[in-house]
Amino acid sequence: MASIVILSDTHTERDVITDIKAHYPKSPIFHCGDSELPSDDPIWSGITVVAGNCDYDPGYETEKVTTLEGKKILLTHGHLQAINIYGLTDLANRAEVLNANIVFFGHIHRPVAELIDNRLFLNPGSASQPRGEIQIKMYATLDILPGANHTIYRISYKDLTHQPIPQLQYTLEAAL
Ligand SMILES: [Mn+2]
Repeated sequence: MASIVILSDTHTERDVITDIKAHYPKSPIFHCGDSELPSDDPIWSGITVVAGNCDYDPGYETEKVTTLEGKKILLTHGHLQAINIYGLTDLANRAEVLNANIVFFGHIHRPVAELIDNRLFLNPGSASQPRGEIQIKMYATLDILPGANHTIYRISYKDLTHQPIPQLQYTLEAAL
């Protein structure tokens, strides 16, 4: 199947979402919140999206669970698990409760790609307001390669011209 596309924290920059949608017409697309767009904006057609702390429209949900390639994916912004304070601890607890294999989250505007207890935690960074060491507006793509007793996750961060960011390419192997 086509790569999964994950973006977050676009903070009113609607054109970025339009451009990514156009670039990946066959991909499942996830937005981890803080779009600051109306929940009934037609741009959300074909995109799975949740509320961030800057989204006040009650039409958004705070969590969504989806299954792709046999993997249960939790989409949430991360502010409700206070990831700025606790890191991934509370978010990992939430993933365990929901029995999710993969968590897509945003909020911190920084890329994260790591395994905790064989669960993938992926933050695509921010496509409008990057923070931290890598000051590049970015999003991420994910390929899931299931095996008999392990799963390979290929994560590629890309800039807004859709070029891979060399220092942000990962291959992670989960023992499930
Ligand atoms: Mn934000």
